[in-house]
Amino acid sequence: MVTSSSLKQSVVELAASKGFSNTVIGALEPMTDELQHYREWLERGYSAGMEYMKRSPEFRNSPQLLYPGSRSAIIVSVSYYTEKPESPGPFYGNVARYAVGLDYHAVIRRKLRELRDLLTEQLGLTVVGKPFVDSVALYEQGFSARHGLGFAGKNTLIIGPKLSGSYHFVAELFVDVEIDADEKYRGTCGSCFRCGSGCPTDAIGEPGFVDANLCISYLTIENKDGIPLDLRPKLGNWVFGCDVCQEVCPYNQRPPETPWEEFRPEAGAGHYLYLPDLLLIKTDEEFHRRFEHTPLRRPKRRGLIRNALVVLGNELRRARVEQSADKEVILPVVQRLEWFRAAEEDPMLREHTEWALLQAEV
Ligand code: B12
Ligand code: SF4
Ligand code: SF4
Repeated sequence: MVTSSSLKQSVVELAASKGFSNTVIGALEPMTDELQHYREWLERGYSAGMEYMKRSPEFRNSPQLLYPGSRSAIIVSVSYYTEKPESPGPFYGNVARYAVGLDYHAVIRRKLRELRDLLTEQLGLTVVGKPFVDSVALYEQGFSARHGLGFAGKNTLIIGPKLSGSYHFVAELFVDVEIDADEKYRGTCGSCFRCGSGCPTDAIGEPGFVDANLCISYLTIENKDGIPLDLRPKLGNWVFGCDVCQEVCPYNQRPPETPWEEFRPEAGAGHYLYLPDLLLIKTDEEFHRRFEHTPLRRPKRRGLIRNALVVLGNELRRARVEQSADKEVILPVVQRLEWFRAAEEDPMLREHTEWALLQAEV
């Protein structure tokens, strides 16, 4: 006879055979405490321009409503970590680790479909609804922390048990049988607050609250407008996303490498982008050809070039202040920016170009 605990063990083993590093079971019940925290985050205005985050907070915190007919959720994590090499040189933009390979939505959904077939063939489980990853419909952070996938660090990310750190994605499959749910995992940050003090923009003013208005990840990926003047220098060389609050975290000292080729830098855009060349991308079509199948397509040509202009400005200022690059290195970049300013029609991008050029002078 298949007991609930042996079923759970088999689910965990099958998920591990597909490369998922940690698997827990979630109960489909309303997340009342999480909803309260979520509402507070919204009320403080921390969701910035992400209007979709404001719609139906109750629904996001009600996993039982997501797929009628489901009775449990299999919650999995998979590492996306790959070692970051030194920057190749000046005028290269830094890409957050989660984005160096192929688009994780498509990759994880495919792997979850493979896991679904194994669960059906070997355990007779029926998966209800679609494989789920990073969609706004579910508050995945609250759900996975509630059931012990890891604990929520002060940077709000889920930190896995056994020092596996936070460089992993979270995803779910909903099934038609009730499996014993996992309890909260009682990890803690202790008195550490390195993420808060290390954050370049002070976006984690208080443990457990990230203000997206200030977060470089938001500013460079989700934000559709210009980057506020006072925050531009603080972006440093992050052209897409930001990992600082993970890099400083003691739980991320020895993160496990990703088990999947798809998340390696060779599969996608890689760890660094040479920024002057991004300015040569003239149309959305060209942009899509270059970044199709990678997370970098999210901000579109306009967003990624806006980020590149800010980082180029920062690099020019750094080169000037530190006198770290000679004129032969700086001049072609300034010329590329001047050419771009003359050729580009978008007022927001032209303004960012003016700003970048100014950084070489002031
Ligand atoms: C919107 C969003 C963002 C926004 C807002 C981030 C945020 N912290 O809210 C922006 C664009 C800034 C962002 C950035 C990033 N994101 Co994001 N994002 C999401 C998304 C879609 C929703 C998050 C959400 O609901 N936020 C609402 C707030 C209220 O939730 P929260 O603050 O995270 O809640 C936690 C804590 O507040 C804490 N908490 C709860 N109550 C209390 C009470 C107290 C007193 C305290 C101290 C704490 C506490 O527990 C909660 C659960 O963990 C999720 C996917 C999903 N569907 O859930 C991915 C997700 C959170 N993002 C992810 C990733 C990888 C990132 C980045 C690392 C990407 C990057 N390198 O640039 C950064 C990290 C920045 C950071 N420190 O958060 C992963 C995180 C995986 C993990 N290990 O945790 C997720 C889960 C996507 C996925 N499926 O894998 N993201
Ligand atoms: S992702 Fe970067 S900007 Fe955002 S909270 Fe973390 S350290 Fe701060
Ligand atoms: S840096 Fe420190 S406070 Fe921040 S998440 Fe890691 S352990 Fe927690």
